[in-house]
Amino acid sequence: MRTNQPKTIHLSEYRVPAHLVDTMDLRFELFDNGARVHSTLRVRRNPESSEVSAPLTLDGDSLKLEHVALDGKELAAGDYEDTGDQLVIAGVPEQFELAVVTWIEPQNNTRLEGLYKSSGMFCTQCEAEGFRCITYFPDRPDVMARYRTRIEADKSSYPVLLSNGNPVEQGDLENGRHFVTWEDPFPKPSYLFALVAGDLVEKRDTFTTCSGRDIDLRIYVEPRNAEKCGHAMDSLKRSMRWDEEVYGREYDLDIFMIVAVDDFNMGAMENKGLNIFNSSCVLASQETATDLAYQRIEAIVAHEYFHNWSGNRVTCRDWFQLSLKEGFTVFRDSTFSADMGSPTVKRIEDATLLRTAQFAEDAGPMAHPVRPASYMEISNFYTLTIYEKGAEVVRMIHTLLGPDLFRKGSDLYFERHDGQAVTTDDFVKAMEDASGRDLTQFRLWYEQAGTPVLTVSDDYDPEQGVYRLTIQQSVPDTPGQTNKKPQHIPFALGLLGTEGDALPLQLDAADDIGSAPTERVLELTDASHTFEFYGLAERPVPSLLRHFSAPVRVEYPWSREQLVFLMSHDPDGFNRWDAGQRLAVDVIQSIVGAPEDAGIEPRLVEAYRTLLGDSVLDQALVAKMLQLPSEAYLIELASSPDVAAIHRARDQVLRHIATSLRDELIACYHRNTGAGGYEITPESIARRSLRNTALAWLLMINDEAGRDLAVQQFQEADNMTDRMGALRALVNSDYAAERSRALADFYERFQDDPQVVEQWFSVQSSSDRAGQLPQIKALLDHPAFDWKNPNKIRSVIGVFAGQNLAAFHNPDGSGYEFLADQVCRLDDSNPQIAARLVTPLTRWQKFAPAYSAMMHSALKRIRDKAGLSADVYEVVHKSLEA
Ligand code: B3K
Ligand code: ZN
Repeated sequence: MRTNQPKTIHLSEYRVPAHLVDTMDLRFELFDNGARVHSTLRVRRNPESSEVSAPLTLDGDSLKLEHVALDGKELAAGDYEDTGDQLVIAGVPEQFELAVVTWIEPQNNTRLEGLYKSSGMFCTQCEAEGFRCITYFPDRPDVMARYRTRIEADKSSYPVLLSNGNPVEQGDLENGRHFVTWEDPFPKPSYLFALVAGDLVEKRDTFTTCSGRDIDLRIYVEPRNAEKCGHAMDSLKRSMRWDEEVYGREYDLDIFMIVAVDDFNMGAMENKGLNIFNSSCVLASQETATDLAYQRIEAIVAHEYFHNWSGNRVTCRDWFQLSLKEGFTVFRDSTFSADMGSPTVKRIEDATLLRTAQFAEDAGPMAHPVRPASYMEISNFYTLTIYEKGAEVVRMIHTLLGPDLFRKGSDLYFERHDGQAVTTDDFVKAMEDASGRDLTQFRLWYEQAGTPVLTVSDDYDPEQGVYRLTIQQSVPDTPGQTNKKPQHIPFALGLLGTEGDALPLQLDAADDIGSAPTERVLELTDASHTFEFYGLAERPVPSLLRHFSAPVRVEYPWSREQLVFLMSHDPDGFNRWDAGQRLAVDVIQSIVGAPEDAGIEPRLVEAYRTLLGDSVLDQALVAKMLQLPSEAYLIELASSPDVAAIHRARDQVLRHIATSLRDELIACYHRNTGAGGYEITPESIARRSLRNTALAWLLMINDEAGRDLAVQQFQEADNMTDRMGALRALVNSDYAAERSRALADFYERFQDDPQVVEQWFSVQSSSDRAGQLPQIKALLDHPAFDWKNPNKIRSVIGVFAGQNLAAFHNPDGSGYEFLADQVCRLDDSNPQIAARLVTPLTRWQKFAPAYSAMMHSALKRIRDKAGLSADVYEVVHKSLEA
């Protein structure tokens, strides 16, 4: 068992750094058996620090110190203290130069933090605290230095040598080696440092900025991927233009580079001028990437690019402020994606992620505010709350201020804080100063964890023509936080008349009804508000929380009839979809645990029939509306869920709809097949989605015509969305022979493409047919599985535990034991990935007792593993203690 409990870091203990570093001169000697890192820091005492005689304290992790000199004088062992994770030098002058040499072993770095090797190339990942695995440094974001980096390596194995900024010098060295020196003129925190050395090809393009500067754009990939960069490059140019147009932000260096790396702990990293990407978030071709992958690539390229301003030019003071850059940047990339495609569909996707996964996090043992007050291991706080809820918080400011004042606020923020490391409070202050609005109460969104619950009730007075809406809010307790205060919530709504007409919202009896708007954003600030709407001749149907205007739960006693009505009449596309989801949830919930032949609401079937035949409504929205709520969402909504029963109920509804609408599904399939070549446009993406949904449903009821269509589509598809759609449908059907044939054929065809093999793993591990535990174990033994590659680990183990819920929650507990085994195994090699994988087990308290006892014991087994990493320790202990 671990004896050392990791230290808890508190926001309240923040102190400005005692020393600042103005320049950082680096020289890397890269070899196959390790790397020597020479660094020279120009250090001075921070005039703002009260710790006048503080020693110089540098962070370091897994470093071999070879040499340290102060102002040219070599220090002896007694002149400094090496505490294991810090190098401490007492009695330093006001200003000085420190030279340090360390030896590291990137080839043995399986944590993928700091400098490591992936497919033969050297690459880095420094956020949040990886730079300390490269050399000694005050590895905190409020120490910003100007970097100059010289890289030396064998020229034939590593012809490409990259770092941040602009290349300033290059040349040949002895023994077939060469060097390149890079200079980054912008001071930056160490977490934005990057280095890449490898045998890569470059795809080049240019972008002319709004002020007429030509920027050299380059994407570096392994030679075999040379033809898969086009979409990322186009996405990059669109992002650069969009940031100029929407935020007035121009790119600042002469060169912008993206490198694709196979082994990467997350999606991508925004290092200054040198973004490093997980290959799966850059590479795409029609044959190998699904529509979803195309959209993901566009969003991530944009996200990392947008960080150049929201994150790099203006960065975080400390890691408690992580949402300053992440929440804001997710908001920016989400608006960008909305502008590039269908805004309603993008909103549905964002809300789905939030309601399914972030709400679950907010209700679990790791719940934390958007600006946390403490952490043990910062890597555990790259969460849905920091990113997605953080983005919703920024979106609410946008809603409250309106687009023009919001833009004024963001201009002020960038201007005021350019080159600084700041806090979420500085962001809100800029918004306040630019708009004149008081956001004091709004700041609670950053401080209070938990998802607010809005309970809505209404009554109608026919005599007066007045409709009264009462909205009560409460924020649930979360670990360490109780008795929370009401928050400032923008609540968008509309009212519908019997004919589906949008009624005027007249809040004052004296106003002219003719000029009243049909949608309003009400501002909730108290625990309870009652709003009165005048001049209504009939009882309206309320359309609540339009566009999901706040990340909250809404409870209102909708009748099924009202939901069916909203599904076809609400002018807000988001709420049409939402009404459909609520109806489906209600129908599924009502048969959980009921006998097989329980009747299923005919109005749901009719609503789906209408949707399948609707060619007027935006087809992208129709495609979304046809998706039943996921199992994960149904589980999130339930208290004490019985997973197997929920799984059965959802399946039963799905099969009933598919059986009743069999002919409509076939017609929908054909209507959406054939016309036009392959394009990445919202229209053709919607067509593929509709036809693949139809196929999936037909195979769920073992329809023979559906099976033939799937086999044919699988063989003839000219793109991955259709090939994968057919494969997925077959994998989830009872046609065992077709399933095995298709899986074997797919692997045979794509075995040399790691990104496609990942999809091949996922389609199996997410399926309750092909992904039962013995099959999952077989996938781990498959030659293409690689314990060092996070994508493979996620596509088998992560997908199994996160998406194949009935199999993971097998009542015999085998899924939990399996996950615990894998977490223990990975804890030694890659603790960040191990800590992520634990997540499903941390929710043990939510489940019905039989499940929860076994989840608890699996967690305890992880807790008791010898030498547990700080990453896993924090997650497991907090879940057990909650
Ligand atoms: N900032 C990085 C995430 C780093 C995660 C470190 N554990 C990618 C992003 O959010 O853009
Ligand atoms: Zn980010």
